[in-house]
Amino acid sequence: MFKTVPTTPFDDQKPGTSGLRKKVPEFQQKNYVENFIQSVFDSLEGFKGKTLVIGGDGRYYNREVVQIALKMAAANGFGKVLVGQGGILSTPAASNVIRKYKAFGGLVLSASHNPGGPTEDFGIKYNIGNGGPAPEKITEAIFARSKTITQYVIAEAPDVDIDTIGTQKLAGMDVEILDPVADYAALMEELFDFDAIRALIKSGFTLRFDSMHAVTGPYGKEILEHRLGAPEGTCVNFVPLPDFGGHHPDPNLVYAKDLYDLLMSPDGPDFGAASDGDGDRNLIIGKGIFITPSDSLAMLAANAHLAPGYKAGLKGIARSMPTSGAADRVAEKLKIGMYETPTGWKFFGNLLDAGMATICGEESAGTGSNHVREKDGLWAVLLWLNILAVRRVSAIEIAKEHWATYGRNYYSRHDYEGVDTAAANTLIDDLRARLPKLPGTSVQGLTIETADDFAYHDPVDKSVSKHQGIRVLFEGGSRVVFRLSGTGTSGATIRVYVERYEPDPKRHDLETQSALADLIRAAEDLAGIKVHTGRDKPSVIT
Ligand code: G16
Repeated sequence: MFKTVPTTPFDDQKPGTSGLRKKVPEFQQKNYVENFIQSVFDSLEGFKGKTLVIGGDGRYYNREVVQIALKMAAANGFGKVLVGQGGILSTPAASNVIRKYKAFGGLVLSASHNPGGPTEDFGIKYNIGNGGPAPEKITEAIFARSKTITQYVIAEAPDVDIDTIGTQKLAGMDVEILDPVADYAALMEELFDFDAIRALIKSGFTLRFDSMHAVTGPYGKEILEHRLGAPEGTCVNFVPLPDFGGHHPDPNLVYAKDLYDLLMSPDGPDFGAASDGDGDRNLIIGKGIFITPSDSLAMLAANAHLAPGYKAGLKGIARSMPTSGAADRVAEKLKIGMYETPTGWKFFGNLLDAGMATICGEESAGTGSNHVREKDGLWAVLLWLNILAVRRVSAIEIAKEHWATYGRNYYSRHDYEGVDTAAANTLIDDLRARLPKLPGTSVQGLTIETADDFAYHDPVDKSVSKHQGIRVLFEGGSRVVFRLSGTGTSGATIRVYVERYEPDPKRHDLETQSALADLIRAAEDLAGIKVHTGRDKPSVIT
């Protein structure tokens, strides 16, 4: 029934910011998927007879890997596997299923916002029993195991029918196929005032939700149109496709430009939103205004008590280091804890589990709360809608009032994608070497106050994560941050994060890139991006 297959290690199975992400042809190499999944199982203890969750964003190769993972789970001794129908579970829905059914953990098959298709990206991520991404201790063990692996075990059995809801047997193991939307939609109904949102929509408030042909299509349809009464047509691009229709399922101003243009047009809807490949990212656009993810975190935190799930108030807020400091001012006013973590949702898990933070967010279009242990795109949309439904003002009014109260953090991220990896490493190493000499010097008329290589000391498990981004802080509260992306699949991506704090409401209507122009020049002077990479402008500005 089970067979042991000899194999040889691959040397490149190191999980990045969020699991292992590679091009599909790399995953299609003989034993590549099997090696990685066996390395995951070999790095875990005590799962015999327990439950595993498997689901993915439906991209190309999802169904094949679900079958492999099922057969390997059976051979490795899991007692039961819960699978989203069709192999589908959005990342936040997978997190919820793991928590709700007290599973041992889960395999989430996704490369998030990266494109899909036979020559595009695929990914595998392991989530632990709290529903969140495996912490570094586990991802490091998986990588170490992947370098020494000599065999894997797999059931010799026919494929499971993953399209029919119900329970089946696979080589003695139970396999339950679940409706991927039902549990998640029920959780959203608990957290938010659906009556208030329904009343808002009934009063003529219009919205558009773009699923970018990715996993949130069925979730958006069910929740926004069926349960909240938004008219048909509110959800667009809602049929999930294995190649996302040939687009990048990345909800930003580049890849969701149509939505942005619509919201900026006089006859556009009142509110627009989009989510990414696996449903954990969000893009929020009010009529006439793009809300940056950093601002969205701050505005949601300031208003969250208006939603039933958060009416008792927040315990604390957490943000990744490159995310703007806008939320810090909200935490200060609410007199609650504020935590600055490295990039990667996995770093929020301990703070959420310990009850130290309630809401978390990242500049990379991620916002979420303690309801699951992943960021959650549709959750952010529903919290915005709940706030708008209670306050009955527009998103632009919320933003302007917020800035008038707390000041505005102008913010932008410049990405240099597909850069030669050695050149990108040299750029960061050079900058790191110069850090001690930077304080007190000036660049583009700005005086550097401090400069460091961010290290995180986890207040819960006391672990230390070093080299999490280079920060250069200027007098007056502006800063530039440099780091290399941990989610790309070809070459390196240099991310430059630029931020200026502007307390004066008279200066809250500037165009973002102009408001940051001197800092952008300073970033170039400091890092020598052109010299190192030959690039004179970023590939993507968000
Ligand atoms: C992942 C992580 C996020 C991170 C983002 C960008 O998101 O879960 O925590 O902020 O990548 O990471 P990087 O800057 O290293 O590319 P996702 O939506 O891709 O899973």
